[in-house]
Amino acid sequence: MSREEKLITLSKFLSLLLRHRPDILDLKMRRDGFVNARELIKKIKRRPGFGWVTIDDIKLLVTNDPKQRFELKYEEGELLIRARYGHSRSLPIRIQYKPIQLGEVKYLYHGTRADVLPWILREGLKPMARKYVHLSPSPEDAIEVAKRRKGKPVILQIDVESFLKNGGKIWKATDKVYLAKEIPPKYIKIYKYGVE
Ligand code: HQG
Repeated sequence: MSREEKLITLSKFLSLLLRHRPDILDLKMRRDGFVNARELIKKIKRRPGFGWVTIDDIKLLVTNDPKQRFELKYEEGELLIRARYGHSRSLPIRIQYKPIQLGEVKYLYHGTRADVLPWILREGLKPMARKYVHLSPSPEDAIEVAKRRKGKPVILQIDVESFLKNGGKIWKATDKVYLAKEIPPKYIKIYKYGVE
């Protein structure tokens, strides 16, 4: 495996642990989603194929991640790490996100697949297995999200301005990911059907 491939494998494993399954390594996760990075590395290194992992690899991965998936911070001399978004609905954590204000963003986008479109248009966007619905800042970013799934990609446009005016709330997790509890159908329009 090249170094790049190794870091991608590590990133996927970190996503699994920090978004869904800290129990796999018996990690102590705080209410704000942070875990102790030293403890995490110690436990990851014991896993087959991950003996090479160092703190510098984790720092590099976090800094270079184009989606800013993870966040590092020092607290009382200890390095902590958490996932910025994507958590399972069942994980007993709560992250304080910054709400976006009226006028800040006019539209956001959601990339999905044609087979679920009838449900989305009927009942709106739901978080499904996660804590939040995930939205993208541009159609180009939404296409990348849609391409992860099989089937015809669909890009939906969310009328953020009307949603916020009517009391809806949206939070910014990263430059590439915005979050909402749900988006009712009246704010959703098909922007592109069957791109690629
Ligand atoms: C769909 C990745 C039926 C929704 C991505 C989506 C993102 C409905 C799927 C982030 C529905 C949930 C999250 C409804 C929504 N009925 N289906 N009412 N409402 N859906 O994986 O947004 O690379 O939980 O359209 O790039 O695909 O891992 O959400 O297809 O940023 O960092 O239910 O994860 O980021 O799927 O992806 P997901 P997502 P990473």
